[in-house]
Amino acid sequence: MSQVIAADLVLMDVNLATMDPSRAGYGLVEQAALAIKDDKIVWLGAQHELPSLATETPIVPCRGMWLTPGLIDCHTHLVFGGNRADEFEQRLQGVSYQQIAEQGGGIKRTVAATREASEQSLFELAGKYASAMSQQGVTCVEIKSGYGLDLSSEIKMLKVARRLGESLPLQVQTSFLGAHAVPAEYVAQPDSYIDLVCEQMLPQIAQLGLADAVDVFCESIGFSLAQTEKVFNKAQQLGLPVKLHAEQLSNLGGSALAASYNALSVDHIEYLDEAGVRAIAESGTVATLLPGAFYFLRETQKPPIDLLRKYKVPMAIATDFNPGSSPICSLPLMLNMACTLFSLTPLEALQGVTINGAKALGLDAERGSLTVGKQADLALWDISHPNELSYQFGRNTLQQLWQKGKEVNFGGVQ
Ligand code: DI6
Ligand code: FE
Repeated sequence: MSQVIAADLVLMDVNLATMDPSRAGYGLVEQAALAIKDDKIVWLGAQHELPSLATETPIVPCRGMWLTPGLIDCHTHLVFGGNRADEFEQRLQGVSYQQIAEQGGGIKRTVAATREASEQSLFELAGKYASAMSQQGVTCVEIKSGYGLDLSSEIKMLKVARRLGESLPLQVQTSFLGAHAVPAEYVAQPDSYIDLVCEQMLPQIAQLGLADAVDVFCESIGFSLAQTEKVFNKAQQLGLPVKLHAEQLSNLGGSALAASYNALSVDHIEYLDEAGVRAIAESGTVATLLPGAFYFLRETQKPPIDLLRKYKVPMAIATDFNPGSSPICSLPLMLNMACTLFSLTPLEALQGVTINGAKALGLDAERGSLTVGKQADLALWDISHPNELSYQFGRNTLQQLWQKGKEVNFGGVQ
């Protein structure tokens, strides 16, 4: 073959689950090779069709293992102070999540601990969780604020998230979730708190470039539709995309509202009805499913998977990692839970943490599949078929990880 490709690295003897939507299913390419130049994928295909390589191009022999896109966790609350293991013990004795919140625990407690913590101590704690994610194949994570609930503490959280992205081999996308809960000092006037979010917090955070998107917890124990709309209007004015915690504990119609603002995603959605599914299908909004929170709160109402399939709504899967409702930072475990708890197929589950996770962050043009021109975020797994990623858990099958074309060095993952 006369064609020669210039590559920095070529993976050989590898099987690809490209997750490329222009191919069917997993987008399998077996006995393949994949070439990287700088931070991009420059060639992939059957190995026998690989063009000539410049001499001395480094080769990674993959011994028939499987390569997927780096995993994407599109919904986390990874930066927070303290933990709530004692509340877990209370819940085991029959006290409900809501009762704990009413007694001053829950989100409020994490807010107090987060306000008190220094930026450095938050960074160190979050760094442990983020590293654990990356050791399990994650190359891109969304991190929300929402445990500060005042301007300086929200800024502190978002700065920590940005620093994680600069210091770890992880793409970090931030979401401003000032409207996560009403802080203690505003309990009597939640609308004044929303005014503060819209008039002061959001504009300053946007100006500092600390938020890639804006999120709200729209729920009977969170914020109403009208309050959500105020925040969305401000976000729109500032040119920031929106997403929503919606229909987690009841059906308020948050998803349809989010769809009317072309939301990137609606998240949780256990109580979403057919009209809501139709609305998000029309707006191209991703449905983000969070089986960890469903499991950890022992919920019983499942998201409307059949309707989401019927209307061809892309489904993403994420950890919702947070200290109260989902203290689980394993995205591979979510693949299994999405299948066992929500009856997704292993293919749908893997789409949920690759191409659809990317879509939920507005990043699908550059991430989420093994496609020429996309970023070389690659995870190599010691498995014999990609359906095994949803099947077993407990043994870390990740063999090697590349982010932006560079191998991630864990010093210990095996
Ligand atoms: N929904 C959740 O599941 C988390 N936040 C939200 O809006 C819970 C956060 C916590 O309990 O700390
Ligand atoms: Fe959440």
